[in-house]
Amino acid sequence: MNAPVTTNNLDAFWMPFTANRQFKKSPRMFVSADRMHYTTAEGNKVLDGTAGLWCVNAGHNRPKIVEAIRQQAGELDYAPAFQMGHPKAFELASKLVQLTPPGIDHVMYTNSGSESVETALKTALAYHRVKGDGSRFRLIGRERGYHGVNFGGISVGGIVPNRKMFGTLLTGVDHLRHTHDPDRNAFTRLQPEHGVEFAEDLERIIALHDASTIAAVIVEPVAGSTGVLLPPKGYLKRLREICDKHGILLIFDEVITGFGRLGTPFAADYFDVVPDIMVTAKGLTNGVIPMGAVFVKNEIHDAFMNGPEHMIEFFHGYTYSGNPIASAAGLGTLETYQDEGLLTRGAEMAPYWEEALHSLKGLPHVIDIRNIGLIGAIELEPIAGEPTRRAFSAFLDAYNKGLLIRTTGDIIALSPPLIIERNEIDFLVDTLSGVLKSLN
Ligand code: PXG
Repeated sequence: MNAPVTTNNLDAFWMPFTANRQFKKSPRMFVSADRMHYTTAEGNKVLDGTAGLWCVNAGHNRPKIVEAIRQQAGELDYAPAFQMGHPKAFELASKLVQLTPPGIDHVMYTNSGSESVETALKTALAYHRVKGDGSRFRLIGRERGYHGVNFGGISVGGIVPNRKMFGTLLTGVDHLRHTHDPDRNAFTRLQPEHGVEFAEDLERIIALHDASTIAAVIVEPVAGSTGVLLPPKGYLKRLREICDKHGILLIFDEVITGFGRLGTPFAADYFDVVPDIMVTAKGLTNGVIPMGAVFVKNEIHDAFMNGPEHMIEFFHGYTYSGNPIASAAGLGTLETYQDEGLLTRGAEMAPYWEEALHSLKGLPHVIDIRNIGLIGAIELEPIAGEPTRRAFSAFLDAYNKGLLIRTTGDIIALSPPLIIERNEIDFLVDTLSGVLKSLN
């Protein structure tokens, strides 16, 4: 029997990555948002400590983005993505590639981070093949990596609950070890001192499979979803060197780190390591309209531009690739970032953010604090036999005190909109301090 349709029936919607039964007993509903704050259904203000899900980098309800979407919807609502074009998709692409490192001047659109990952992996495989190097079919990810929820992404990803239910996944995948080493690196500010040697794990994998079978390595420059793991000093440069030595493509998944999160446009800028392919989404449209983008080095793009000109060069794309309204939202977002210097504002705020977060050291259950740009993580000692319970209690308590945080395992992750002011950082940290002091 169908459930009755009522405005307060919460049963029909099976919510993503949510404790559905807990939520539906005690719902947390946002009804509006402006700049740094949400308003709940009960009329309470909640500070957005996570930029939505790491995506609302310019804060909420930004006029240029709202207006761009409104206007575009009334002008050209949709245009076919295949064999047809519309101006805004090209305008956005041209502006985007001005932000990327030199030599990365081409971009493909998707509708999410997960699709961007699939696009990047497929591009890497196809690139080797069009070059006549089709024996390079293996993809290398990393333990604890998050690359979305589609089959390619969970195959190269390394988050166990996201993979274990779904059968054999892609074949020909292997994983680097993760870089988390709290014994040596706990409470380090910015990049850990120890662990450059973890990059040598790639040489082990290459020795096992032979370089001639490996297409690409994909990593998050800073691993986000798994609980904010920073690359040890020198680690990413070493991965780059090893990939270069063996003709393997290096893919950076910048879905979280892209668009100013570290105080630079991309993590590639922050770490001064240029990948061959960059995967993005989230901040591209400020999270307002779903859109992702995959940036590729010119030699990758150019390798496909062969054969008869009437032929499709790459058999890949989506109905909504470069959708007009998403493109307009992207342009409004870039304008907002540029007007307000948001792609580098994180660098100005980072020292204050770092001090504030590390002031929580010594509070009950806190076993590590990590930070970079406008990202932070507070790792809690799990309750024995009840992993995730302590952090989830912190999440609920913070929400009741007017602060939105994210938790993953027993780690609190923070990534506020890049417009955050000092007094808002103070509120965030004072609230968290109260939450931590009253935790079981
Ligand atoms: N790659 C990375 C590095 C991500 O962080 C994706 C791909 C997938 O993006 P989509 O748009 O398909 O969700 C992500 C997404 C969290 C959290 O709080 C992180 C993500 C999504 C939702 C929550 O850790 N990352």
